[in-house]
Amino acid sequence: MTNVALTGLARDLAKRAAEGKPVRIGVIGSGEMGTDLVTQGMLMPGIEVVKSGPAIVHHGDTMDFSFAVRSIGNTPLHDVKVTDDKCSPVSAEPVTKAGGDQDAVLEDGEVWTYTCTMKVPTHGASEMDPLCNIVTATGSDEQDNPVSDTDRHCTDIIHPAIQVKKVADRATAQVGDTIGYRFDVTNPGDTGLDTSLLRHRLLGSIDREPARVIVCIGVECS
Ligand SMILES: [Ca+2]
Repeated sequence: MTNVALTGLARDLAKRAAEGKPVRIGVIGSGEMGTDLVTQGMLMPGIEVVKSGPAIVHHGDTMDFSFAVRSIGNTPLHDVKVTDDKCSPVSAEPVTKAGGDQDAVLEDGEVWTYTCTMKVPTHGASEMDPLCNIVTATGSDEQDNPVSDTDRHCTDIIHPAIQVKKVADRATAQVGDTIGYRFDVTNPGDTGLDTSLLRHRLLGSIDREPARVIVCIGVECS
């Protein structure tokens, strides 16, 4: 690599590099006219994982997560593994390998995608909502130095609900009287509801009621 003996700062930088200590780039020149130039660069391994998953789910739904992993350093990575603190098992191997040579080494320009599937846990008073989980990707560089990265994804668990209360405008009536009804519709859930068909469905339910309900006693006429 070199035809000069490293001295002074160059020697110190080389020593730091040999010990695995941070040396971003050392450029050392010696000799007349700068004809002998030694460039010492050290490995700067890095890994990045980006997690994707559903934004909104219901209890009982299935959540599909994907984890895109790439090298962000200047050295290939091997023995890449992905785990998740809530979802298990994550695929042991990438389900897709984009870019590069498709071999077992994660190199610059390559993106490996892992997946995991889990059911939304059953509802509970102390449930985590939104449900947040953390993925961890690990690997090793050419010198077997470990690298890791994490990413967090949160999914909102929604609990849609609707409540309707039917209220008659009188408590008693005689045969032939007309009874007016009011329908109080509320949303006790934690997510908005599409009410565009609400009126239609309420009227539909009224239409299906037999005529006998015209006369009834008490508020709960049905
Ligand atoms: Ca590769």
